[in-house]
Amino acid sequence: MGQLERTLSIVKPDGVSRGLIGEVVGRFERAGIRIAAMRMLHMGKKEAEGFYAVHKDKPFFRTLTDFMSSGPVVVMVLEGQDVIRRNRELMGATNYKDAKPGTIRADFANDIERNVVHGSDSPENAAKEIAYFFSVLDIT
Ligand code: IDP
Ligand code: MG
Repeated sequence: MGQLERTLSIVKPDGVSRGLIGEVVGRFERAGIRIAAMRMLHMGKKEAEGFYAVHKDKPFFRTLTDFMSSGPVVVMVLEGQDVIRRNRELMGATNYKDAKPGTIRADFANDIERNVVHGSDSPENAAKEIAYFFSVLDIT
């Protein structure tokens, strides 16, 4: 049995505007992952830049932070055994062209940047990213 973990998931602006919130949340629930916190919000450019600070030197930083601040997102704390890795499995590879069939990105993304979901990639980043959006009292 893996570690009981928490991770941050985001339904990105493309996922929200395309009506995919329920689809994404349903996949987590059907996988037995518990939603420990959930909120809709609309990041400004500065908030998106802060969230993706790790990518500040990448060529796609500007377009990525424009995209992430272009509309509302749904941020969630997911909880479960080994949930950081399991969420990444459900999401599929960053580039939808490389994502395994049946993953969220393979099923719904058509663009490497507008790829429907975010998921933390390590325990350290999960802790940082959860704290970026949620206080301890928000997490059930
Ligand atoms: P991840 O979301 O699978 O963890 P990261 O490498 O952390 O992927 O990149 C963060 C986000 O930046 C991606 O989800 C995607 O929206 C965007 N992105 C990553 N690589 C590219 C690229 O080569 N071109 C445009 N956007 C990219
Ligand atoms: Mg990442």
